[in-house]
Amino acid sequence: MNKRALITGINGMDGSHLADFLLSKGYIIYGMERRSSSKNRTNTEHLEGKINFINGDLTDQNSLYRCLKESEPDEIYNLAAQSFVGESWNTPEQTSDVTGLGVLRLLEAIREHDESVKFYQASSSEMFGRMVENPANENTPFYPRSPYGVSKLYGHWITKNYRESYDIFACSGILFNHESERRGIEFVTRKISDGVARIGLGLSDKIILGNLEAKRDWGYAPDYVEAMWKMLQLDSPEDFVIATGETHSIRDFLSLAFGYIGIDNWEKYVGQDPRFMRPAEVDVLRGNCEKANKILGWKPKTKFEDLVKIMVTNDIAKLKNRK
Ligand code: NAP
Ligand code: F7E
Repeated sequence: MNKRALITGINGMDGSHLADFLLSKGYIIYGMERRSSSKNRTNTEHLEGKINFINGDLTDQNSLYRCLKESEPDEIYNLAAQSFVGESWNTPEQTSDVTGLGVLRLLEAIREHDESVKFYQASSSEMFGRMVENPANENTPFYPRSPYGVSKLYGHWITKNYRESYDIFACSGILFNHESERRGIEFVTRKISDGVARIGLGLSDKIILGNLEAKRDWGYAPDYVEAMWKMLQLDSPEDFVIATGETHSIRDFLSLAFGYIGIDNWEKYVGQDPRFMRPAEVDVLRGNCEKANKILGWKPKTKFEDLVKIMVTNDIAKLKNRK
């Protein structure tokens, strides 16, 4: 019989890639989206007719009970969040409510509905923040540096607590940055790939960014959603770090992205504005995914250089089509 999955955050980057992956495995998919006056299904347009969209909101407990009742899932992937770190200083309460307490509400819905449902929580490398160990693994102490990171830490610990308190199959993937052509436009990688594409096509002459020195462990989202699924196929729940083990600066990303359109002296096309700097920065992130490699048989497939190329190429094609 086909397995059933409920994915929250279906219209986000990961939600849409996970739905593609689970469809290839024969799953019946329910994708939870929140109501809005105009739907944003840019990432999921191709899934219409293939999955079931249902309305629900992580800030509304009753809507989550209803979503579980309607979807009768074997597995829940909680990918919904206020996921933009920079915005979390502007809306710290809303971020805590959705990204932190939203996890508790879903776990409570599982308790009420059916404790045998398997639960995946989208934990984040932002929980490591000011890294006390580099690279970070599952035993590295946390040190979040933003309201987003603090909210994710609550989600992480409440998932662990419900696993230990109620014997629910609940686990977290501590995922380091992962990107794709479906990434939201305000995140730095997509802001760069879109900006470079515009400059290459003569539609713009500058990209305005914040801190260029920050370093991230960037992987490719389609590789990472497979790890989420693998975690829920285990017999007992465990948390895993998912990362590439490499770290690169924003400058490295810029240099490669501009390189693809034949520009070497990229500095003159990039400006900086304090508006894009953060009150507390995470200077460097790098993860160690040895445990995932050993137990899940998972390792990243896509190289950093290829990730940058995929994103720039896609943005050029998108803009050309629009023209
Ligand atoms: P994303 O593109 O920002 O998607 C998040 C989704 O959550 C959006 O579709 C959004 O819906 C939805 N959402 C926001 N508030 C909601 C609410 N109150 N109720 C229901 N849905 C709500 O994020 P992503 O990059 O795919 O990341 C997926 C998850 O992994 C997130 O939890 C993120 O924090 C976490 N994570 C991401 C990374 C990464 O590098 N991408 C790394 C570690 C962890 P709207 O479209 O309506 O806004
Ligand atoms: O910033 C610097 C910025 O917003 C990366 C989310 O998916 O990954 C993501 O969070 C770095 C930071 O991602 C700009 O200061 C410079 O150092 O692309 P970002 P993030 O904050 O790492 C983690 C793992 C998640 O869990 C999150 O959900 O880039 N930076 N200039 C800039 N960042 C942005 N956004 N815009 C700039 O102009």
